[in-house]
Formats: sequence, structure tokens, C-alpha cells
Amino acid sequence: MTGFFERSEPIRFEGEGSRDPLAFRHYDKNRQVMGRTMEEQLRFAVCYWHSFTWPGGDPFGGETFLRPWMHGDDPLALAKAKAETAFDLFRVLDVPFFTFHDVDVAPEGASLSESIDNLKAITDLFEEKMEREKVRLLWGTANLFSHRRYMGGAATNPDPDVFAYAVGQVKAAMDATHRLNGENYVCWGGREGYETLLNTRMGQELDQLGRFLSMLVDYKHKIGFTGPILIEPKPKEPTKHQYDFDVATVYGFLERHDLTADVKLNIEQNHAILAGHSFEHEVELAYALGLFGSLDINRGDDLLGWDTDQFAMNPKEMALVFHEVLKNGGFTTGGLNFDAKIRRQSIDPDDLIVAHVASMDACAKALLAAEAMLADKALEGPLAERYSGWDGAEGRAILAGERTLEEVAARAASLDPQPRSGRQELLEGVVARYV
Ligand code: XUL
Ligand code: CO
Repeated sequence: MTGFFERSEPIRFEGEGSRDPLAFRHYDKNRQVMGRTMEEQLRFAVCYWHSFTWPGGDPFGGETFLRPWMHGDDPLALAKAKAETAFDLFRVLDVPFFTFHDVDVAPEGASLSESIDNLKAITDLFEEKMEREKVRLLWGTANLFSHRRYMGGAATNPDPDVFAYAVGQVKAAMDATHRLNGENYVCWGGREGYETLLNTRMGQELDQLGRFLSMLVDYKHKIGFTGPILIEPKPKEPTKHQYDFDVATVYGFLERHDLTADVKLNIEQNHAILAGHSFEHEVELAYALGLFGSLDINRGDDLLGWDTDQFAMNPKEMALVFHEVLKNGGFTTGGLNFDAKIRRQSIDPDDLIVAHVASMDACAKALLAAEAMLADKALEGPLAERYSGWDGAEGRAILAGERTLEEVAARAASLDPQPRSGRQELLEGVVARYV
């Protein structure tokens, strides 16, 4: 332990009566939930960028956290010190996974090859520490949006040399993820979008993005990386028009490039809201389209129209999402990545632990509510009843494509269907009883 956190022993489950902010009330990792342990159902991952790389700045002021690993002359030594603290946190939280961007973990060098060497040095260190602490990698990714070379996009840049640089970076990040047995590889479309059509060829940029992703998929097969590539939809920020707007948009893009077998989706709460959807809408649609992959768990602020990335503390919303996940058999390669940051006034080391503990507990509470709703068929029962007509012979024949428009129209002549209540308030009352 580095001594950054006062505590070194893992947080324990104490049950609902506990008032200790450094104890779990609901997250009992060995408790069985629908045939798996809670740990296996939730598959928590701590993210490196918000917890260890973000210094607490905002557009009006700089760093507030003053982390020791952010100040010094030797960038690689600082990166190693950061890794030590990161693994301290993983140990205290007793989480099974973590996630990172290349530049979160290793300093950028003076050239691409120097950056790649730095990443390799940290990958060596991670390999040792992951083995010792029994922590796994949920996913890795490349940061193709922070450096000024990417201000006009990475894969969608008007300059093919920037495209090539991004390919060099993404290859190295994929190699590192593969070496660390990452279960997925994520692509969030950073600056793949535009500010104004006055300087943008949208069709060409979309073709470039298709090529980039297809090359990455080919490479993944070449090196034997078996996990999916996950696109993370987001409608705006940093660019005004992000190409990976939402689940439906990305589906169309993947279909067009014949990539749906290899590429799935990483859905984030705050991104769903910014797209004008609910979190559960995006998750249900991803399942319906066969594209569900993983979740970035955080929350936005109803009063703010940007990505606030707050720790998720909203059991009701999450219960509806976990209901969907459990109904579909639970996570496969995916999990819950804390793409969330503490507020810039939360400057104590313990704030970082408390935030994760509280959010893990809120997730666990939501998971138990979802389990109970499923066990009681609280929502599934009324839903089955509402759609039961489609289970009949005629309904099934229509869906199977065994009826023509004329045949259905002929049958309609003898029908007089009666409207039935949607019972929304009854169902909202049901959910309120469980959460
Ligand atoms: C940005 C975002 C990213 C991705 C990984 O809004 O969510 O942090 O999760 O690049
Ligand atoms: Co995210």
C-alpha cells in the first residue's frame, strides 16, 4: 500500500443497519442473485481516467485534487506511482475489474513509438499487479480526442496522416488490452463528429469511420482477441454533432458496414439522457437489436445539459435497467464501469472510496429490486397479458410472414377490437413498491 488511503483492508458487507460510509449495506458479493453471485452479476470496474487522471479542474478553474502522482519530473515514475495507488483502491473496494485509456496509464512520449514503449512498461507492471491482486481488465481503449492533433477528429480527420496516427495508437491499445486479457475493447467516438458543415464532408467522414472500425475488427481477429469491440454512443460533447449519436444511429452504421457480429455497444446513462432517451430505453433497444455489450454507470443532472458523470445513486432508474439485463440472462463479457467522477470539492482521499462504496451499494440495491420484480413477474406478468393476443395462432402467423396485407385486411372486416387500459400508474406504483 502506498499510504495515500488511510485504509488498506477491503470494505466489508455489514447489512442494512450499518451507518458506516465505509461499509456495504446491500453489496454482499457472495450473495446469490439469479444463479450467480452478486459480484458476478454486477461485474464492477473502476475507471482510471476519472479516479486517477482527472485533476479536478473545470472551465473556470484548475486542479483542486493535488494528487501526489500528478506532480514531479519523471513522467514514467509518476505513472507507476499512480498505478500503485489505483491498485490500492481496487483492493480496498474489492472490485473484480478496472478500465483505462492508454494515456490515463502511461505518459505520452515525444513520438508515437515512445508513447507505445511507455504503454508497454505500464502493461508489464499491470500484468504483475493484476496477478497479485486478482483484478481483471473489463476493457481498454485509446484516447483519440485529448491531444491537439485530434482536434478535427481521429478516424474522421480530414488529414489521412492523423487517421494513420490514430490507427497506430488504437493498435497499441488493442495489443495492451489483449495482453492483459481484457474482456472487451471500447471505442468511444471522442471527436468523431463536427462543429460546422462549412468545413466538413459528412459522407466522407462516415466512410473513414467505417474503414477504421473494419480495420480494427480485422486486426482483432488476426491477433485472436475474442472479446467484442464496443462502441459507446453519445450525441454531443465534445463536438456539436457526434456521429455515434445513440443506439439506433450506431445500429444503422454497423449494419451498413456489416459489423454487427463483432461490434456491440457500451451504453452510458448520461449519454442516453443527452440523446433525449432514458437509460432503460437505450438498454432495451440494444438488446432488441442484438447489440447489448456493457454499461458505463453514472448519472447526469436533470438541470444541466452536459455530461456531469456523477456517481450513480439512483436505484429506481438502475433497477429498470438491471431488470432488463437480468431478464436477458445477465452480463456476458460486459459489466458496470464506473465512468463517474467525484465533484471537484471532494478533495479527501476517502471521498474516492466513499463515492464508489455508495454507488456500489445503490447498484446492489437496484439489482435486488430487479431480482424481486422478476421473481414476482411484477412487470413481466402485466406485459405478457398486454401482448397475449400475439401469442395466438393469428398473431404468430402475421409475425412469421405467413399473411398478406389482403388476408389481414379481409379478417379485419369481421373485427371490433376494444381499447384496453395501458395501466401506466398501476405499473409505476408497482415499481415504487420494489425500490
Ligand atoms: C466520454 C466517455 C468516455 C468513454 C471512454 O463521455 O464516456 O470516458 O467511456 O472513452
Ligand atoms: Co463512458
